Amino acid sequence: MSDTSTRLPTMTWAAAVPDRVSYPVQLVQPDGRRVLDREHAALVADVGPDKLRQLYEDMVVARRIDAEGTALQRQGQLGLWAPLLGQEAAQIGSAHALCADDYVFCSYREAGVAYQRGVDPAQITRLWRGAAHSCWDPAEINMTNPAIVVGAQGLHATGYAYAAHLDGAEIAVITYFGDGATSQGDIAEALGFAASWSAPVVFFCQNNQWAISAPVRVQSATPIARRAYGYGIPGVQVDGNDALAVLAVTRQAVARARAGGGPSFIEAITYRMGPHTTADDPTRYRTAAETELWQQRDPIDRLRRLLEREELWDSEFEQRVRARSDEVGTRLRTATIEMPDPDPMELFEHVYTTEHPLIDAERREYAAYLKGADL
Ligand SMILES: Cc1ncc(C[n+]2csc(CCOP(=O)(O)OP(=O)(O)O)c2C)c(N)n1
Ligand SMILES: [Mg+2]
Repeated sequence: MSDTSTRLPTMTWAAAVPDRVSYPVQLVQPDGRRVLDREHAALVADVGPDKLRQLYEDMVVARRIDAEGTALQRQGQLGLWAPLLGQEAAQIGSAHALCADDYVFCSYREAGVAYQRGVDPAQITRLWRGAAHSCWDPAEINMTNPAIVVGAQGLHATGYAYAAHLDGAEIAVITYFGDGATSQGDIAEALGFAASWSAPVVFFCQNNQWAISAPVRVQSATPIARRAYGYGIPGVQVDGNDALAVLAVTRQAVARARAGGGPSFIEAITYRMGPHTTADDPTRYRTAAETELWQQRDPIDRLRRLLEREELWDSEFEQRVRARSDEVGTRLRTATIEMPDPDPMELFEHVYTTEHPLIDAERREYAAYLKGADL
């Protein structure tokens, strides 16, 4: 195997030593061997064979959801899809650290997190097909819908977390965003407010190296996690393709939030192996060599190697994973193709919780237009 190192200059949780340069937290190497890191291994000491297998299964299912989403868009069944390929460990590892009462504020790429939160796979494509304003009911899985406005969800998460803090609720709030989003004012404002008011929010940055065609080096002159310290927030870099390490640092951050310790920042170093969305062609701005390098760090292969090394892999388990993946994939695909077209007048529902004269006027106008179109 050629260069499989993910060791970039960075820092671990080191609130007292903000200039310390260390390495991203890693518990499993790309070849499946464990890393000796007692501090972080202790955070996942309870993760035995069953839980390791569950992590693997969930990552494979997340990848299948993504494959179906991309294929359905190519087949004309969806307007758009934002692939998560390559980011399965970042999403599944972190989501495994959450409780049902915690709340997730996501971007547009977190279908894997939604699966882990228990969403019905039949709902995942609703918005992307243009069949509804949202995919799922946020209250059912304590997770917001895909947010297209880059970084906005950081503010929503911080507000929700602050309110929970005032209510004395012992929950953690987590917000997912990308490396590019760290250049948005919304994320900067959220970090400042969360730190000053001790909001129990975990800022989870999936640094997938790209913001459409802009490389991460133009977003930040320092490792992104380091910027959290300027706000008074402890930050950590983690190997985002190592599900176990991601689980460990996210557990630490959510525990801090629940215990009243305030916000934390996690930079998960990962890679977007596919296009930004199905409307993007990454071959126009990045090299095949770069993509191949990250393929060697594939998060699913890594966990499989660990399971094999530790003799936890057998054909029965492989079949179980395939069956679950087929079940979820088929449900998503069938539900998408059979999804009824919405009544166009539904466009005006749920814009405001109460009646609004402007919406009423637009509704009347559109109804008249549709009537005319029928003639
Ligand atoms: C406020 C805002 N500005 C610009 C865009 C267009 N846009 C959509 S995604 C994106 C890049 C975001 O990159 P990053 O935060 O790294 O997340 P990733 O897509 O890599 O997951 C941009 C510029 C937008 N949706 N919202
Ligand atoms: Mg990005």
